[in-house]
Amino acid sequence: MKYFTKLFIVAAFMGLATCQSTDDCPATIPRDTYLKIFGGFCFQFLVSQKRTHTQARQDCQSRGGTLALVKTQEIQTFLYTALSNDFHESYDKIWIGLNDVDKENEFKWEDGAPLTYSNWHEFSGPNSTSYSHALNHNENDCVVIDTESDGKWAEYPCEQQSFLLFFHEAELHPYICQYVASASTAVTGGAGTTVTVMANPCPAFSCDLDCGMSGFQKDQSGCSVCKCAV
Ligand SMILES: [Ca+2]
Repeated sequence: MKYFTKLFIVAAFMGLATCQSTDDCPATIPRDTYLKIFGGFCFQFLVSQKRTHTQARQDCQSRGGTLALVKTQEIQTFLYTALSNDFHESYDKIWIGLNDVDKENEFKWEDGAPLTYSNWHEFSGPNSTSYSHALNHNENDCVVIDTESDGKWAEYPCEQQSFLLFFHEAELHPYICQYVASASTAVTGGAGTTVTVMANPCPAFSCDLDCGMSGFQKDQSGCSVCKCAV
């Protein structure tokens, strides 16, 4: 009996995954080819505009999202496949919501979650022993998916390249925002059982404050409010 219960739950979630569409994404996000849904999240591929990591993060937060949180191999594969196959702009490195700004070599996702799954390039990440990593890791605190290296992750300065003596070039890259899909979909399974996913309770968010890397405060529901986090 337990086996069939588990089988139903799996079938229900498979059904849920196939039922979701970009209709379930926040209403403020444009419905176009750059908006895709996967695993209960909406991903907005902002591949034709370049920002510093801080600017990119704030742009995603201004719409109630975060930079992409690539916490599983499945999400990594989905994002890299979309970047490789669906978009053909001239870019190579894409900001994601991972950094070690607070403590060197202790990478955290933008929502505060610790790093478990990772996809580091051999020259990047907390365990890299490369010379270039050792030289620059203190100032390379923000992470990109590098499409020129099979989607491996690499560390870059969040704001600018300061290792060049005479040039201070801004570190500008495209980015991917992530939002929770508010599932309006209910899945009905055997024995009349219905699985319903709660809708995203956060209202549309807009804020002109510049909070830097600390980001915005959250209210009791986990929604962003227009105050800087301490
Ligand atoms: Ca670092």
